[in-house]
Amino acid sequence: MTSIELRLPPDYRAASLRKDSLAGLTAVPKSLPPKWFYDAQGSALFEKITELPEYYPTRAERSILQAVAPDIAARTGAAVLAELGSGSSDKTRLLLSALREAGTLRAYVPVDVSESALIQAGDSLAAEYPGLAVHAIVADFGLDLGLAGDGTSANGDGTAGPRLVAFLGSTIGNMEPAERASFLRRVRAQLRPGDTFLLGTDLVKDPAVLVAAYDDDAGVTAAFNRNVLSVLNAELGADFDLDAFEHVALWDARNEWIEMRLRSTAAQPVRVRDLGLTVEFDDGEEMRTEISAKFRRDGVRAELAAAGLAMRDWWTDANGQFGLSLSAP
Ligand code: AVJ
Repeated sequence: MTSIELRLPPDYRAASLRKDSLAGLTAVPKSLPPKWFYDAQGSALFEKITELPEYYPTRAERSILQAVAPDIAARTGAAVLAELGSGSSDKTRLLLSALREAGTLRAYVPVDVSESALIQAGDSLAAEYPGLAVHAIVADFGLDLGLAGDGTSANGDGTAGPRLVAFLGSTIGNMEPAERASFLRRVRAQLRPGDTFLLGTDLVKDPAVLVAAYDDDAGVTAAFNRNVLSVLNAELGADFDLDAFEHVALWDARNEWIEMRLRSTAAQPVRVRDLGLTVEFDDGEEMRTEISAKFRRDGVRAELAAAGLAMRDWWTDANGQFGLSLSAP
């Protein structure tokens, strides 16, 4: 019952990595987008991050879903769960199980840039949920949500069941406000009457707690951060010396986001063979590799409203660390 639909051109990964790297490494200040953290090694490091004592967001979001997945199933009556940036589809099981219990579930539509992650997750979910149609879509939700004409609009009898679109993990925090606004408008444009949108957002809290979550004692986040340099070395023939860059995590109070950077510990040239480019780093120069915005309920409500989505429900975990909202057109 698993199908896979490719919505990306065959050389999309290589071409967009080249484009992003050229733009980011020649900009002032330098930056690289966080999507390039996630090769096999980076995805494994992210999985380790989610188990660190300091990194609370994954546990907090899971505890909310454990508590409210049955409510979400009852309120949405969803026949289709579409998940943007599904990755390993871990927390998805809580939603799928609740929708199956409610008797409405027909299909799961994971959307991710990684075809291998989709195949792995899709196969195991199809086995765990007999009768579930898994229609995986390889797309970059930064460009195309991949949901238009996803083959699930008609359920065989001409009826279209309600669709729940989920974007979990506070991945939206990787976007700046203007990008978030256009992303949410694109989500809104894919929703029909009766469809709903489930959004996970990490919340503003004590900066010491936030910084610790992005600068753990075991150094896993530091390794995850430096891994973007390994990706450029492996895929663009660059010669970054990973030992010559330090992990930096700071709280930007004005923008209310965590920023991760890599700080060059020496003046050094870096050659990027496939770009025909040599980039000079100054001693102490910092390159931004990620923002992870933190939210407040009223801000989430306002951003959703600006995109034409009305917040219907808002849940947090017992410690008030993470928020989950359900909205609808
Ligand atoms: C997967 C983007 C939500 O911002 O917290 C974890 C990635 N970066 N530690 C986040 C991340 C450093 C994570 N997101």
